[in-house]
Amino acid sequence: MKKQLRVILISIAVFSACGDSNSQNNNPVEAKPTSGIPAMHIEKIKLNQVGFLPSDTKIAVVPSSQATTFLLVNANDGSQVFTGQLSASQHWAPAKDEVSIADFSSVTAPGEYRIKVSGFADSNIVTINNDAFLAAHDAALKAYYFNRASSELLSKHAGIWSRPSGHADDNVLIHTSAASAQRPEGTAISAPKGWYDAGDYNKYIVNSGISVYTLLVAYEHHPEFYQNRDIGIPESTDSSPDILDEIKWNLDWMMAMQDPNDGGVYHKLTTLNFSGAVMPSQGTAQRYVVQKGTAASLNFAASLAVASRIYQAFPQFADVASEYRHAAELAWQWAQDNPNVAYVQPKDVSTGGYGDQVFLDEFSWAAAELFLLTADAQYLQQFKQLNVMPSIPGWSNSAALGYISLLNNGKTILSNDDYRQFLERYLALADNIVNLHQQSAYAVAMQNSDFVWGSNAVALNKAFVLLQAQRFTQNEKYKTAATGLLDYVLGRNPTDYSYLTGFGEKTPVDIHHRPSHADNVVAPVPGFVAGGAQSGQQDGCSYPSKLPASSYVDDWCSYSTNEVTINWNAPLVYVLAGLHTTQ
Ligand code: G3I
Ligand code: 9MR
Repeated sequence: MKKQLRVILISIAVFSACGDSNSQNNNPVEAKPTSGIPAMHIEKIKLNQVGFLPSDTKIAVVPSSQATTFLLVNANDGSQVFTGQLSASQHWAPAKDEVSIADFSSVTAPGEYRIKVSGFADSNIVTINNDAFLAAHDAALKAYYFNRASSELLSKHAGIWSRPSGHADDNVLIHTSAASAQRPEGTAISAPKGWYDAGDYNKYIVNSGISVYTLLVAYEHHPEFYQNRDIGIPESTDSSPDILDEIKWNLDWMMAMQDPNDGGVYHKLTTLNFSGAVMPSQGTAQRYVVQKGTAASLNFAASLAVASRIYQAFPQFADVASEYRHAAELAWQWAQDNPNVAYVQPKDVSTGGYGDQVFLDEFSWAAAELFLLTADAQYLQQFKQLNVMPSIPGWSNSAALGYISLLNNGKTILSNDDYRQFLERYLALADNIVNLHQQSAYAVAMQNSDFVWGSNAVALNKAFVLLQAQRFTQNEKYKTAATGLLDYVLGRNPTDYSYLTGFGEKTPVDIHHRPSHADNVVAPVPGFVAGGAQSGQQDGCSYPSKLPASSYVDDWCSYSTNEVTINWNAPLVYVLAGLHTTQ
């Protein structure tokens, strides 16, 4: 049913585009001229389909052709608003694409426009508006609510995606791999709530750590923006910001993943195998907590330390904030005593691995957060001794996160020398991204090696990194490159998809998300970022291209490009809030 609709929607998109933008051949191709009608290029003009802020850099990518100029016209009456020169054509390796850039940044008047280039179909709508990101932001944040475990979603909050509760998780068994003297195999514990990780229904601490962190700092850096944002969740009527209420849903679960007897943290709460494509309430197989580990314990320590720092400012959360602090310190201690316990997937478990063998980055991150929380100089000492350099964040790479926290919060407690050194290292990372942006034919800081499973989150995490550099230096070059990466995810990419469900003229319909697939509602749950293009094709689906930035298919079968995940949405939430508030 859903698939049929997808085919119809795609056919309409293809028809209106006068061609198939998913074509394996990424070179501009001319359709056979029919008498009297000029030849049209099959490739499309690509741009952010959600919107631009008036002060944004505004760019569209135009496939190479004879054309040298472009027009921006009013979408309603066709009147001409702006004429510009196309840049010289350049090659973009990730899609083997030859393209020019149409830069219409000087147009700042709010409105709806289209770009016209001779020989091409008119572009999708160009929206310029001060509030262009708000609906997308709220939906990207609300996606977490839609992925709540142990909760019924009422129609007054969830609309057509309302559903019964699933996974109470009040009778979770200790798996053999997690057995201890106090909690032998088969002991039942209760660990309800939390967010489903992704398109599957399991809950993984490592991936929760970075997701919670990114959302927490979205709040911390933009408190006024979040003070009165109402995203329509059950807690919206209380006095605390919705984003903190939503994050707390997951923190409540995370807290139950710590063994109170020793402070160690279980890697995941999971069924033995992935469930079928059923609704949450139909996923009734036994759930287990599996193996304690160093990565899980440190992710837990770091993110609970950040949570304690932030929630302690709210009287209603004073008690939980001190519980978070205590839990973070215990988990850190466990990791000190067990510094090298890698997650090893037990033979009878086949769900997501999130196996990480390198813990220096997690130690570094947790040390930074515990220093900021406790002001205990020993933690800073450890951070400095570890000497881990910042890099693009991801579920297995938290090296940058400690730097981000220290540079945002540490100015008054770090020595000038330390602060300067940390900033220098951080800006070296951000400047590399800016260089890539400036050299890119698409004006997008993405290269072949960035197209891994979850490539859209690589783009968004780079934008997240850049917006910090912007905060520290006020240098607009960081924001420009961040905007390019956001534009990439929202449509300025070779597939021509806005990868955010529900937002854009061409957007994923058949995401690898069990509720979206099983709910008999045609539209997918809105506000989720699809993983994005990458050429691994680990799921064996059929793809239109093998090129890194074109290997994507909007099909349930494609869990390697079309799944959604909590850690991929979080940087989108941050970036939309950051760009909106700094315009
Ligand atoms: O680390 C290597 C790197 O050295 C190499 O250059 C690169 C080349 O492709 O591969 C890197 O490993 C990749 C790894 O992610 C780290 O990025 C693997 O190929 C890739 O298969 C692996 O994908 C992970 C995937 O699970 C499969 O394990 C994704 O990062 C991860 O986001 C995804 O997570 C799943 C959960 O397990 C279950 N829930 C859904 C979630 C999203 O699909
Ligand atoms: O649905 C699963 C998805 O959440 C995971 O990211 C993915 C990789 O671990 O695996 C998916 O499950 C597939 C399983 O691995 C193989 N059989 C088909 C399943 C999807 O229908």
